[in-house]
Amino acid sequence: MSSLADRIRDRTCRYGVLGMGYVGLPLALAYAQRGVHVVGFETDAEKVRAVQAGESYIPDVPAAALAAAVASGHLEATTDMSRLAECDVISICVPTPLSKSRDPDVSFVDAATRSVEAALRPGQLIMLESTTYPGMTEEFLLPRFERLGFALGRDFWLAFSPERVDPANRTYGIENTPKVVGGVDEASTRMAVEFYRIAVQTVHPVSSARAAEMVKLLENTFRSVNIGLVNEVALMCDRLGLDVREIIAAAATKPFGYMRFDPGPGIGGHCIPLDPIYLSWKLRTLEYRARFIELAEDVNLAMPRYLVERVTQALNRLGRSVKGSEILVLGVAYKRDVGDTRESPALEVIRLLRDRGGVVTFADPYVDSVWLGEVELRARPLTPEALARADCVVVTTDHTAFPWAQVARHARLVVDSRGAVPRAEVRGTLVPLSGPALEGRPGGPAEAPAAPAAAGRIQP
Ligand code: SAJ
Repeated sequence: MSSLADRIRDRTCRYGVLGMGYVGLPLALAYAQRGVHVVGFETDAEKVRAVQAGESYIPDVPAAALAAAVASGHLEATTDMSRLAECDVISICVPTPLSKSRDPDVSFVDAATRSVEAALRPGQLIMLESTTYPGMTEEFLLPRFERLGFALGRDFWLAFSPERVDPANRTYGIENTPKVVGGVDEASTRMAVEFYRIAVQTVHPVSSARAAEMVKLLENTFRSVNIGLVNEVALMCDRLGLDVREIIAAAATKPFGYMRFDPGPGIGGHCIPLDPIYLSWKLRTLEYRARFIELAEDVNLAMPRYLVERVTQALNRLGRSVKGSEILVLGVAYKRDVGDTRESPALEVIRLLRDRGGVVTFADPYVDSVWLGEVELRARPLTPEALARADCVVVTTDHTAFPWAQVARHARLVVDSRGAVPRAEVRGTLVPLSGPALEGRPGGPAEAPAAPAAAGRIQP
């Protein structure tokens, strides 16, 4: 019987992917396309049916490629977790959300670990890919396997490798996104590196699973903190009477030592709002306060309310209140060109506007409806009439597909948290995220604001 290392080397290993979501399905497909036999494990029977039928439910996974992998016999899916025993290598790719009290919710990893435990047998490599706090692989998974009498490095190998799947990213996919890998021991690191080298061009080993867990958290904490910084700069610019987008665009001309982030209505998605909290939570158990993470969270979470204040003031200037006003929100997805509304700040903006008595509708080409508690709001078509009828249009997601020039020409009042509306086309009133409003010319394109006088240059 060849060893696990041999089976990885000659690609005869059987690979189990536990969790066939936006991380697991692309991963499973990448290995199936390289001739590895892959079994996808799901608790959702509908996902299993779809995979078996070659129907893709992940936009980044082409149905044709999925169908071909299934037809080739290299990819199958099942809800039967006992079949994990067939697999030599297992990746756990399940959600790691936050609980209602904003603490790590490890229930999905716990359930997946129980399935692996029940099927554990000598000769398996187990890898956790779900983003989690430093120490989880070693402190939560390892003891569960050892207490069954299995020995690390003899019977099983255990590693962590952060997922770096970026939905809708046309440039980077599984194969060309470098993979960081850290084993609970050195042999596990080596085994996991060899396995990932089958499908990934660049594999970067680190000294431990804990290090690999921390790498991912640094990556996404870096984003959360820098987004928090530019959001606070927006709040500063508002008090200084400056347009934050002008300031950021100018700063971004610096070709070194600066990385552009843009302010907005807050942060959404299943990564950036959550991952840093896994780190600050863990550090609190070590009696350390992760102040940057907490401050960024405070600023980012305050942005929806700040935006609603801008809407309120804009309506007040027109002698109206939010109460009774028709407000059209453009975009409920958490970022442009995706249909994911998880943690979307737009939902909080809508909730706050409704709480103030606003009559709120939304348009989003990627989202049919959203639930606000017990209330379902269905997307409305974005038409010139809808734009003209709204007392206020609020831009929360800058989808490429939105007709921005049309928005500029037909909206009487637009509060734009994303800098998406072309100023030269504005006919009504444009209120940016910070700084003075722009009054368009009703009869035609607004005068583009004069270029700010360059410091020191005497106007003719
Ligand atoms: N956001 C801003 N300003 C910015 C950038 C983002 O307000 O300058 C907001 C977005 O609108 C969104 C939230 O932050 O609401 C998160 O945006 P994101 O661009 O970070 O997108 P995500 O959540 O899809 O993050 C993923 C992450 N990928 C993984 O964790 C594997 C992240 O590490 C990637 O850097 C990011 O995609 C990416 O670059 O697209």
